[in-house]
Amino acid sequence: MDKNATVTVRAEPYEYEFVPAHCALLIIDMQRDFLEPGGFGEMLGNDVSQLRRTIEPNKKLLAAWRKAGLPVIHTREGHRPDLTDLPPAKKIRGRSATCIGDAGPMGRILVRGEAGHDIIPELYPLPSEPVIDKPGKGAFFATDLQAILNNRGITHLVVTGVTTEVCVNTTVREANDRGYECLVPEDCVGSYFPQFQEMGLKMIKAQGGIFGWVTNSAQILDAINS
Ligand code: TIU
Repeated sequence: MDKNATVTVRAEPYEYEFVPAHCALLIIDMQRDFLEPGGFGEMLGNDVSQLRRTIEPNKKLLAAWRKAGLPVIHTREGHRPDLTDLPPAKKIRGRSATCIGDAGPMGRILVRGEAGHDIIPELYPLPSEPVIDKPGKGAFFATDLQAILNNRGITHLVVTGVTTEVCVNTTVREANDRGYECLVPEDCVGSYFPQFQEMGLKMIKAQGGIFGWVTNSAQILDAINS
């Protein structure tokens, strides 16, 4: 594959074009506490199988990106161990008996350095792949993601991960307002709620691609392998 030649992917609302050298795979929050049985997500009563179905397609896409030598960036949602970057509103939201910073099934919940906060082994970052630790839902808020994208000349983002309507949608909206062209493969993003999965994707591609494009991983693999 010529990294500087335009690639076209079949997508909705219409085809998505990108130059591979300028397109990063941005994998959002594939963390153990959101995805693993026995983690924080499941402890809250969520069905983690809705998220786990994204692991295999993400593995394939990540392998293809790595093989092609294209940029990969990972994110994790979480906070400093002293919780100084945790807004009090976020801490108390939900009135749950167990909240961010408390002891959970895999260490302190959403605290950096704890086992549950880390990325699942199936998609573990290589040392050369930046990991963005973000305190919010969007990957641009209070992080150096935009500086990294600018420094690497990245203009296009393939955004995957969890959850579709929360951190993926927030990141796509933040990226869109900053001028990035986002493509979301539907099999590589997941929600605990099937109706939010469907609507979260529709919201991205509606109105002529108001926030970006939607496709599936097979279409992207086809495009970069052809
Ligand atoms: N990464 C991410 O989406 N964080 C969340 O808290 N998601 C929920 O859906 N709760």
